[in-house]
Amino acid sequence: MSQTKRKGFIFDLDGVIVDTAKYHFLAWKNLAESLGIDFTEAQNEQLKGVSRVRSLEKILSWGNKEIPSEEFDRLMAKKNVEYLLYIDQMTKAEILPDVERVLSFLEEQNQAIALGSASKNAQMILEKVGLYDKFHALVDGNNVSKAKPDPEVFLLGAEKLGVAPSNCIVFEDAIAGIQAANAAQMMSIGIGSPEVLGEANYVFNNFTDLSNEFLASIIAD
Ligand code: B16
Ligand code: MG
Repeated sequence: MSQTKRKGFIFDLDGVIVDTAKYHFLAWKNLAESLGIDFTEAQNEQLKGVSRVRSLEKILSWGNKEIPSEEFDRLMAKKNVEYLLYIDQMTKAEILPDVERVLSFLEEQNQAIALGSASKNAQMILEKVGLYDKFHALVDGNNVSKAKPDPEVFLLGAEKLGVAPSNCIVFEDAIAGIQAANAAQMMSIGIGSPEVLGEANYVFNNFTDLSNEFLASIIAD
């Protein structure tokens, strides 16, 4: 009897499963403007996949501002309070196209599924959109000490799934995430623009362009 091979599929959250970048943008923009710093959508692009601490450091450096550490902590907390107001309104309708089809296919094929995100709010977001129970393991900003492109987040995901890194596949929208997957010796699949994600093993514009046949070929490999 042939047995389905069990691979580990690790999903990034923001930009892969849901588009929370627009909510990060609104909250960071309000905070930056309250400090007299301009904040553009192009700058927001540079914060994708970047931790909350590093994001504020970058915004302050763009505005040439230095602040005491207590103020830094207060601003991070303030940004998160506003961000959570948007997250609280999220529903299933915000799941990106064909994410549910891909998750269901992998589930039918008995594959191991994990989340590997920089966000400390990852669990809440998955619960809000009703996908939390689709994941066998969750690694987020609360579990790791080194940010992408360090491979820690994905290596921990593989460990939690009980799958060797060489048998794991990572879906990522940020170049730092692709570099993290490559450093972990995993297959990297970019979701987004080939110009940005050229270092990935494969790139698809979105999950609609990624077929079940392609997933089956990875599983059988
Ligand atoms: P939080 P990902 C990342 O999520 C976002 O892309 C990034 O913009 C954000 O700063 C980071 O999470 C931390 O988020 O403030 O919720 O802890 O793409 O790694 O899923
Ligand atoms: Mg992302």
